[in-house]
Amino acid sequence: MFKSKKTSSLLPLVALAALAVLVIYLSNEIILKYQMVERWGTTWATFYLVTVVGGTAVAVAILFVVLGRMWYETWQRRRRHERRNRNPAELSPSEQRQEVHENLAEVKQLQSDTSLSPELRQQLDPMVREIADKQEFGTLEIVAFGTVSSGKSSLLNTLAGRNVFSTDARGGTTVTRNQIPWPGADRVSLVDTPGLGEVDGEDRQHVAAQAAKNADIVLVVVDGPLRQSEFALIQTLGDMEKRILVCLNKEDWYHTEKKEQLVTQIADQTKKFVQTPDVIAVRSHTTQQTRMRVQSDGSEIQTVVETPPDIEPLADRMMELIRDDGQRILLANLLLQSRGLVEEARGRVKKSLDGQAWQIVDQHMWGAAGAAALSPFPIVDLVAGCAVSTKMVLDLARVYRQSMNQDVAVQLLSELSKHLIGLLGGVTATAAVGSMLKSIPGAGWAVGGILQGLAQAIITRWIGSVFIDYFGNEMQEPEGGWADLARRKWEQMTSMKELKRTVEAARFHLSAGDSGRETRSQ
Ligand SMILES: Nc1nc2c(ncn2[C@@H]2O[C@H](COP(=O)(O)OP(=O)(O)OP(=O)(O)O)[C@@H](O)[C@H]2O)c(=O)[nH]1
Ligand SMILES: [Mg+2]
Repeated sequence: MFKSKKTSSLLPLVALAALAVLVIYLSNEIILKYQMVERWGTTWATFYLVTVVGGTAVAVAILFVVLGRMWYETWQRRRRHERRNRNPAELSPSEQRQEVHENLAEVKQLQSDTSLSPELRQQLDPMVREIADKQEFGTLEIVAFGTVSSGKSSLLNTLAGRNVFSTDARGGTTVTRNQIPWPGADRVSLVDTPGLGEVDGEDRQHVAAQAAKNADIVLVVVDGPLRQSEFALIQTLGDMEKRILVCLNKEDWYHTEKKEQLVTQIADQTKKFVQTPDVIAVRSHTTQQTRMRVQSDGSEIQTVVETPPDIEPLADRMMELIRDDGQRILLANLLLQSRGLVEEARGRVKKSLDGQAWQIVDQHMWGAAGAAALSPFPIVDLVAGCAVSTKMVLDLARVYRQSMNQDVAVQLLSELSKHLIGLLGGVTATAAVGSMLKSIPGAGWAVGGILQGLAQAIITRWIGSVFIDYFGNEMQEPEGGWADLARRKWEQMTSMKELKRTVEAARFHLSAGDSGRETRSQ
């Protein structure tokens, strides 16, 4: 069992075979009827033939359309899946554009799904708009990242040719993400971000990764040898497939030889993620340097020389990159962003659906528990054929919009029951769960029928958790197979923490039931 995928691929063959059998059996019948109708006259005979042949043609056409559509959808899904697992660089521009279009369409479809909460649908709005805008206007975002006070804002100011972003010798000047158009090129924005501190490294890497999502080109601004946190940042951005330029800022701090040595060292350390010409030394601020000057009389005096900023090598490299690769980078990033959006949207929808699904499981587990507790006979087969579980599975399928009928649900449940027996090593489930429950403090009150009820509740919850996983994963065969999923979920459901939780919930349900009865009897 649990072969729904294989079954569905066999479906067209089965349908064709059924049609062939039908034609063979019906042909005799058709001929006999034709002979009968022929006696009424040629008009009737012709009418009969046209109806039969036309009807058959329509039936066959419908069958082929349905089969064709099924086959096309499966093929499309497989292609989409394969494409999503490939890096943008492995896809042609038209394939990338097609995927962006499909990803946006998928999220828009989720947005128009009225069975999802309005809040959830609204949450997706700004994300979709951002990508759609980027697609429409094609603005390339160049984002500066780096340690606090490395000179990100100064560098962007110099690139922009005016003081737009505030700078200060004290760290932490920039606190939000700010953006301006870059006069150096058409449809390019410069984005400033808050500096990353050495402390809370991991947390800040995460913040940076979030902020970097929309970046097309990243300027990692450093002011000396790479710190561990800066290397980790470059690694995170590299893993996100960002195009990175490393700017060794405050080059005035170093002598020419030392500066070149530093650039080579950084290029060497980051070569996995950054191209060697993309490590560039810059000076983003006017600096004052003291120089000794020899006068005409041979005496020396100290003078202060102002050195203007120098970002030319960086600006040239940026222009070159935008000119030669801008469109490709933009499209690749649009694709990555749209993939991120689909994942995010799916994650949020799944979370909401999981919530609804667990409510269904909760309702059914106590229904099943009540039925088991009140039953005068021991429940021999705890799973297969259990009406409550079947209904629960069908309700769960509906929540995840998966098609499932009663027969398949019962088959799946009976298969699951075999796993249960396997897990319990042939012991009846009630006895096994009962002995487990006895080890929980506070479960001593659970005797007789109540114990049976609790066992049924745990098993129903286990079934629910297996199916939540199955439906949540679009009815795909689980990784590691069904037996593994069943075992994992069983271990989860029968962990001491879960069992305690279930006993507590049972107590609550019992006392709620009692007080309900008392209130009614008053
Ligand atoms: N010597 C020297 N100082 C620089 C250079 N670039 C920036 N500075 C100084 O470095 C300090 C920090 O500059 P900011 O541009 O505010 O640095 P930031 O990275 O934006 O800082 P936060 O926003 O606080 O993270 C300021 O005092 C700048 O004047 C440079 O090339 N050489
Ligand atoms: Mg700043």
